[in-house]
Amino acid sequence: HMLESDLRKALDRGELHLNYQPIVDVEGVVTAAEVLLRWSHPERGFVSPSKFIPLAEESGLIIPIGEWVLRTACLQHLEWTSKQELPHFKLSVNVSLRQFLNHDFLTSVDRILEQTGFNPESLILEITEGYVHKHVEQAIFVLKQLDKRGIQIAVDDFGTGYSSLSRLKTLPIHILKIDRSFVRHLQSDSTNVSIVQAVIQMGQSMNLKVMAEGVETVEELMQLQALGCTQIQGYLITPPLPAKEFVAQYHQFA
Ligand code: G
Ligand code: G
Ligand code: MN
Ligand code: NA
Repeated sequence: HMLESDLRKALDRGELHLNYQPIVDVEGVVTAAEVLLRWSHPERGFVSPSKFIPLAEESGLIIPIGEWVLRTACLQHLEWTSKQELPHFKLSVNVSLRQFLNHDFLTSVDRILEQTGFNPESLILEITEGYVHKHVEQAIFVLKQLDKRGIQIAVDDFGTGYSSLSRLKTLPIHILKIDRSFVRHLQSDSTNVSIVQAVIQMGQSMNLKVMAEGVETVEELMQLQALGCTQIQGYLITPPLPAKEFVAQYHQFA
């Protein structure tokens, strides 16, 4: 596979870089930034993550790439906050199933936190619902270990999987990210309104933070606020940005 062998070299050649997308609360404070991987291929140009992430997962390259993402994001965040270039916010990093289930995952997270000196309490790891469903025992073990370190867990794309509520209740998770398919057309789609309402109520009763992703319009924002959703992410605020632009625009996100 051509693209795969290119991806293998991409790390060393410095073709991978990170974008940051803010998550803001109703008071207009940036509470976190989601870290999103980008690949500029020397000939093909920008390759979509929806293409190369699955490839990285299948080939196992997601392990070294995932470690690079976490380390690079931690160092970037430390640079921003230690020089007080930016006020404090958390980093939210996506973790694939393949990474999460890797026997070395906890060790590699610990190593990166130790080497960088990054505070685990400033870290959110985003996982999807499916993980827990398919590999219950191991998932619970890893989640508990992460929780012990003060790392927060966000369930990404929430609502698209089929985790049982009784199981969710027993897991050390902290955040639900409502999938963007439910945020669409909130002013006209009453089913979506009911779903968002249910997730928010569930979050409140289980003491979880609820974030809405993929917020694109003022109408969606107003609906979400009316429903009691306090954390927002989406193109309405800004698309994911390269580090420099993230800093330059930081004070306009709110
Ligand atoms: O932001 P964007 O639409 O380009 O992301 C596409 C998909 O790639 C999303 O599902 C996102 O979670 C995933 N993704 C982006 N960056 C990373 C990363 O660093 N690690 C992993 N595992 N997935 C990522
Ligand atoms: O699967 P995950 O939630 O990690 O995917 C994040 C993806 O969503 C990223 O690729 C990011 O670029 C994309 N994204 C972020 N905000 C919006 C938005 O408002 N609308 C749409 N369509 N995509 C968004
Ligand atoms: Mn995500
Ligand atoms: Na998502």
